[in-house]
Amino acid sequence: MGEFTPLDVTCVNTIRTLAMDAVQKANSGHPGAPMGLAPVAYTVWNRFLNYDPANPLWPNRDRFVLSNGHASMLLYSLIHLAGIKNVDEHGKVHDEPSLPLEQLKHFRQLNSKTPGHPEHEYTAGVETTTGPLGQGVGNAVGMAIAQKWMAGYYGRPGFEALFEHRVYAICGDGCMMEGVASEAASLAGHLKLNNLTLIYDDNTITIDGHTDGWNILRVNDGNDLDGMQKALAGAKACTDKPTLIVQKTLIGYGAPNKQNTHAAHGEPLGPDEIKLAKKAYGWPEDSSFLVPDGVYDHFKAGIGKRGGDAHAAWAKLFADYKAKFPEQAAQLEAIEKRELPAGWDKGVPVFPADAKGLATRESSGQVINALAKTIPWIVGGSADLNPSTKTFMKGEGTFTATTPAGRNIHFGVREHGMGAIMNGMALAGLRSYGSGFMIFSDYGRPPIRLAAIMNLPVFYVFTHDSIGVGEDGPTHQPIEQIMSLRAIPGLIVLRPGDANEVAEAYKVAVQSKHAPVVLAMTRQALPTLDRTKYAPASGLAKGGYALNDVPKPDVLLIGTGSEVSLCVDAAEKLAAEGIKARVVSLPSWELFDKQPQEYRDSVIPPAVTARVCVEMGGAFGWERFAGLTGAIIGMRSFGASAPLKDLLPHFGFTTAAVVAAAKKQVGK
Ligand SMILES: Cc1ncc(C[n+]2csc(CCOP(=O)(O)OP(=O)(O)O)c2C)c(N)n1
Ligand SMILES: [Mg+2]
Repeated sequence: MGEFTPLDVTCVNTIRTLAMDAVQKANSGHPGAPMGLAPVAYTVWNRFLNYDPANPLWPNRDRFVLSNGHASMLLYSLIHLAGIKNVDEHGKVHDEPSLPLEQLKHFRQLNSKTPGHPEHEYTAGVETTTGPLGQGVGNAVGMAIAQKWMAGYYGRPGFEALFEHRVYAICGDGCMMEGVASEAASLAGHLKLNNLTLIYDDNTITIDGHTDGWNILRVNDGNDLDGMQKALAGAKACTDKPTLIVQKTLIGYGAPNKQNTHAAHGEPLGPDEIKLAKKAYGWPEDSSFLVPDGVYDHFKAGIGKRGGDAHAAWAKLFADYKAKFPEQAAQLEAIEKRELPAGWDKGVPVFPADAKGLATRESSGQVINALAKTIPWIVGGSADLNPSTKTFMKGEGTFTATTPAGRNIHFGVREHGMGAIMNGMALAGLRSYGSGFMIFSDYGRPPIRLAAIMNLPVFYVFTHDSIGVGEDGPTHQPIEQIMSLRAIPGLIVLRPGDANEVAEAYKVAVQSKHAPVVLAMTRQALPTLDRTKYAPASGLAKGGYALNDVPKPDVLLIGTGSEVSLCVDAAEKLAAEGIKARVVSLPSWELFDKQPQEYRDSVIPPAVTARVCVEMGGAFGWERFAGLTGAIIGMRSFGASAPLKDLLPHFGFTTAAVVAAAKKQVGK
């Protein structure tokens, strides 16, 4: 790889000064971490990363994750200097650069490509959205799992090189302190992810815990390029474990009055200090956004040539693979486009009418198993709750260090880590899913939000979705969770009302290309509605639909999930008393919102203000459909520990209660 030369040091200092100048110009941002981390990031990019700047979407590229997203100018400087090409919103690569120098000058400004924290899909070269500390570590573990799985499932003798890439992530003290990093790191150690190199920017505190199963290397000088090169080569050579490189750096390196102090963390250095720092680097003191001669060429000769050659060799090998394994190659191409195989829905079960019915977690288990057969790249698992959430894909094996083609992942009791890992897997193209109890969606909420920000089609199966949990009591009974998930922009929340709605809900989930989906499932059995009598479950795709044919209703009964059948029963009782009640199943507010006004008005006519909304979750927010005068049958407290048969009357979820509320609405 050769010695480091003064030109290498000039490249490092270019990264530093671009970061300083951009933060200064924006009068906002974090200069210190980029100044400290520039040498190691430079070494990773220009000496190790197999990345073709001419095609940032090349599937076999090495991934680089900046988990300490506040150091965004480090990444933006590298994207600029490496000359990474732009990608438009349709995934087309263009000849123009992702970040011309102009964009660095507009750091943190409206509509610039250089937002405060790196945003995936927005800036070509940014592999994942980071900023909430620790998430990137989980994403990197997910990407490393995806690489292993792809190699395990699609690799064939002689074609191993098609799937050989590594994942590099840089994280800071803050990332290490966050639980999500520990959750993900412990799983990475357990899974022996030798394709993962995590570089810890040790600029303040020491590391503790969660390093079992890791190969740990240290570099004690933040400017020791040779030491970094040795450590990175050591990471590559380690075949049985992930590697953690503990990299000592000085925050704000080179700024004489601010380096090694928190003053360098999150504010501009100021013009005077910038001059002094530039002087220390041997830089023209009055220069701004200077890229000295030779720097661009040096990146071209480094990452550019290495990545371009590797990509070209890969393309040749892939053509051979395609000739030999056309079916697998077609699947890999579909993965890249987020498409589904032909006939993906052929095994989805149709459930016969059944008054006793089954829990939606049970029908969910049947549907996910049917889809697992036709969509091979559905890969996921539960947070240690397979017997409860029923999402285990039978016959598909378990993903372990020695069985990397297994499709069931045991995430362990790590809801937060699971979500961050799922995001990393989805960024690599897999249809990742995770399951757990609805109540613990709170434990893993940040990555759900980030999946929505990144438009990632992950899906969650959250079972035990109401006080229907019963005896486990208030700690395990979700109240505000469903409504708070509905508050996340872009997330599709689906609460199917019977087994056939479950099948339709999964169809929505796997067809989603750009939105994460939460599927809420019950623990308790629900009747399977007679669809010869009621409207077909395919109405679910519109978010809400009328179940019974009541042209001019006196009252609307609007329910979701387990409360749909309650509304159906109530409507029958009301009909016997001459009151025309329309039952609306409203499994997804988000999908319903997307329908034309005309359709929405046909389902929920604005003129019919006599309404009863029923959901066994927090009442908060149901005014939206109940209106100011409608009734809301929901939870206004925590639940209680008791058998479900006692909880239902206690909290008012009975046919009689719905009938009474409806009568009151129509003035009877
Ligand atoms: C989950 C989360 N909590 C808090 C923050 C706010 N925050 C941004 S940077 C930072 C300090 C992080 O320290 P370190 O990782 O050591 O970064 P350094 O100052 O060394 O660059 C904090 C608390 C955040 N971005 N994410
Ligand atoms: Mg730090």
